[in-house]
Amino acid sequence: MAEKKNKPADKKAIIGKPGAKEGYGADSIQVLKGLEHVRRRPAMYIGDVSSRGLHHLAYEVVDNSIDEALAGYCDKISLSINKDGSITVEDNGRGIPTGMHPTEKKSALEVVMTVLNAGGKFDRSTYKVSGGLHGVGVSVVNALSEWLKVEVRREGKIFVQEYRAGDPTGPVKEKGKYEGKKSGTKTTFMPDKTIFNTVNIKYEIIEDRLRELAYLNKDVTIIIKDERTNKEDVFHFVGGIKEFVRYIDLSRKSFMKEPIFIKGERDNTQVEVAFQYNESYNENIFSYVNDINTHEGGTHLVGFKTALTRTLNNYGSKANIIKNDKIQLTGDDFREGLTCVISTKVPEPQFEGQTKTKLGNSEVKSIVEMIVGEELQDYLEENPSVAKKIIEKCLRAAEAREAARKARELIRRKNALEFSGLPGKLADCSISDPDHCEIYLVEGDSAGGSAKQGRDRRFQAILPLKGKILNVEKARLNKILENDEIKSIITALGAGIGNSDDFDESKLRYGKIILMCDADVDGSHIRTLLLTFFYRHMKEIIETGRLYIAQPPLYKIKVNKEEHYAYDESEKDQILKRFKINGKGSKETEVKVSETEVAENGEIITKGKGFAISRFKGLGEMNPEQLWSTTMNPETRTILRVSIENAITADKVFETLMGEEVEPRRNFIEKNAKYVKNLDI
Ligand code: 0RA
Repeated sequence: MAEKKNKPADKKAIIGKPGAKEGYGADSIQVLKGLEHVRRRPAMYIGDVSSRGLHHLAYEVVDNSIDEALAGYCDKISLSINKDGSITVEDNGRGIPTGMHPTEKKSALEVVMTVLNAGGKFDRSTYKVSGGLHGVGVSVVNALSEWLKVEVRREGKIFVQEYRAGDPTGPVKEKGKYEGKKSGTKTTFMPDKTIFNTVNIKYEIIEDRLRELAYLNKDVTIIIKDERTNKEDVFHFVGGIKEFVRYIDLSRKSFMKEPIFIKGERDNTQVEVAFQYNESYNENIFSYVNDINTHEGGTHLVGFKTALTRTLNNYGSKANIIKNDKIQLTGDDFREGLTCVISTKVPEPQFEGQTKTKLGNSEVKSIVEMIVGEELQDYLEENPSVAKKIIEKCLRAAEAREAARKARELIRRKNALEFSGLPGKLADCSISDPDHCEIYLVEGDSAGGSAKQGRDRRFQAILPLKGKILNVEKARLNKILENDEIKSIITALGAGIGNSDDFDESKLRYGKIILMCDADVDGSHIRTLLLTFFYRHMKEIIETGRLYIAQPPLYKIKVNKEEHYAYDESEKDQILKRFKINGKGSKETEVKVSETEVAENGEIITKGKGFAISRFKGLGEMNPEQLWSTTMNPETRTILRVSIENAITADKVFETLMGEEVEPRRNFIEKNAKYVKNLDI
């Protein structure tokens, strides 16, 4: 779930750039129209031109078919990743209209494919998959494709049109007729490699989104096929989001036979909620509006939480399970161990927040609150034994929360006693503006020592961590807060802990938090433990893009006294090749693994004639200067930004790798052994 730090925009926009001769007059401002602008500033439309933006193209095309399904005219969508790397999306909807567009004087199909936002002008359905990053329109996909071909089956005829970089290569042509009722739209596109950093479509990434869409739209069958590997999956879940909750909790135990399912509609707003309690301590709510994952929540989520707290509290008191003289239960207590999917369909969604994934429509709160409140109360009254178990679980959570509060208080008080309030082993930086500061969480005291000496102390802070931090997946907050390493992370960062109430991002003391671990098995375990901690207890840090993974080099290649560093195998091979080609004279640099010896500091050295390759086993093997120049110097280092590509998958990875159940973990590792390089990031 890490991705390369975004490169600066690779192409300079020329809007507003004065022409050489004309000077700075207003008429020299070059206004780019439509798709040309998309090609010049792709990030404005699809977020970025990394792997994420690339996969976004495929989502966009699929979303258009989903819109057709939401309108009630399509129940089958298939996507294939073709041998040449192009992608085909086919649906059995009504087909994009092909008749003459009244104002544009072109085929409506051409308008949809070449005019920005034209798709939205056709009101196909009350609900649209639009908002957030989605909904930019299929013309954006066209603009960012080397070529694209669309085939429409409509009114008995097959229509086709092709494009290059968004421009039609000719008019819409009629290719023949088809029999029966099989109307639909088929789009094939080749992402433009001059625009994207990578054009390698990953099956697993597409698969996650398509599975999610199939759970959210239970009547639609979605097929994904990879022609490069012949891998194929068919998703059709008659149980809808109820089945989705089961899938999310596959490796967690629940005392409930099946999730609670609630459904209702009011003022054209549809609400579906499914949830169950499991034996973990995590709150796991996934909320959607028109099939878009609302990572930042919003009014629908608030409505659900309010109804849950109130209804359980009322029932618990009435049934005399919650006794008044005992501790007061809070909202958090009713969500410990809760896995929930909320899917709402909203006619005119307003998306807000940093990533435009927070629902703003105020009316939705009361609609969700009312529907969930009424239905949940009925459920509890009809299922008293399950109700009792739920409330008792919430009471246990409240007791633990009280203990956690005391532990947290203790950290606060202890800090107040110490002079600076900061952990003793933190080497802080001298600048205090968080936007310009970063902190390295470093595995081990010896690497920590090198990092302290090698850093730029003005803006880089170092916190060495001893041994393994606690596995937070298996512990409640009060236990977590007893752990020394975790305590020092929390106090060094300065923003508290928790995902909503107790975490205050504005107090964060550093703009970047960089995990620096060894490139071995232990290192990757520690990294996973740290990632789990941040994911479960400081998710905001990941969501706002502040968590990074340092990339120390794997090899040092010394050629004629010059040192070169390689960060992976292929880079090593490239460096070796380069010196063979450039020659530096003779055959001297030819690669032959001729001798291996172990140096004093434990480096494994492979020597040829005139060169030496050493493999770094750990950070501790690098001296401070090496660590600075290879891993910490912002001018030359590479750091990976941790992002949550798919929250469901991230949750599954952490639960499977770090949770209680052994069997799912074994299956996961066996299944993913071949991707093991990507496992922990
Ligand atoms: C505009 C109007 C109509 C359908 C569509 C667009 C349409 C777009 C896409 C994109 C992918 N698959 C699609 N299927 C349909 C409705 C036209 C009518 O009333 O028949």
